[in-house]
Amino acid sequence: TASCRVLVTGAAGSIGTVVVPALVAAGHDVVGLDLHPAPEGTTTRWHVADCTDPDAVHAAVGAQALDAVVHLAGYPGEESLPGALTSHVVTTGALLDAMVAHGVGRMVYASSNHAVGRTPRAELDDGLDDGLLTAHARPRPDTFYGVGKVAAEALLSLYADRYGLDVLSCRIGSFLPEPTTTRQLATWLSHDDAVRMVEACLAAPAPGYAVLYGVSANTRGWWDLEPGRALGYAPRDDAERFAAAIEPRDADEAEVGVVGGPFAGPEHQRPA
Ligand code: 15L
Repeated sequence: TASCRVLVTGAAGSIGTVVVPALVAAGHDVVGLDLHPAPEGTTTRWHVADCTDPDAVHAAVGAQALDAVVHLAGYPGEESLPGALTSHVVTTGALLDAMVAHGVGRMVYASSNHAVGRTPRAELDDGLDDGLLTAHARPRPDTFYGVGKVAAEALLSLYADRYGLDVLSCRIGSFLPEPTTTRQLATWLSHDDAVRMVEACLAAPAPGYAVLYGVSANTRGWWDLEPGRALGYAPRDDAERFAAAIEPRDADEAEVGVVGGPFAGPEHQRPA
């Protein structure tokens, strides 16, 4: 694929530390951005900045010519409603405004399965769409975290329409070195497939606004991989090879009954 000049936010985070070196190795011109300094051994340029700070984001985005922003920054668990909106929506807005100001045409966004996490799996079994969750699923968050992701996707859609940006919302499943629970046999996104997904999103010609599921080609998957495949994301890993090593847990039945698994459970409920 052609080389891209790309800014990766959350570059020191769990996905960033995997994706940044892989994009560099693939020949892309990568700039990291994070609240934290660059991890030891980082060879890319790096901005220490808070994505909730529009001035800092404007300066970082404008510091070099860019083709795309890969927005991975954000708190990955449940928090307060204002916290979730800040972490996912305010950061995305600051980046989008900076992209418009500096003429950067594409964002690859780390959305989440939790944007549709309250979808009961039984509703996928109605004979339509092969029982798979499609990219047109009703926004159905399971947490304030999921509300933040839904709202960020809406903001991305607005900016795609208003300014003609190319935007890819990747609803990521469980990004882990290996699946460790029964649910993750369906939701796993391997490290290598995550890199394939981001590279495909950078290379897809003129996607406009697109939603895809960021999961591997799991035998037990309940996600429609076609929207991703149409954009060039061809996952190669399958969680099934870990199935025999995974111990059943009491929580499994509840976790596989709803798309978001543990996030949809009562322990994540709190007042707004
Ligand atoms: C996510 O979006 C979360 O950030 C992560 O903590 C996991 O819960 C993951 O989804 C998952 O659903 O396994």
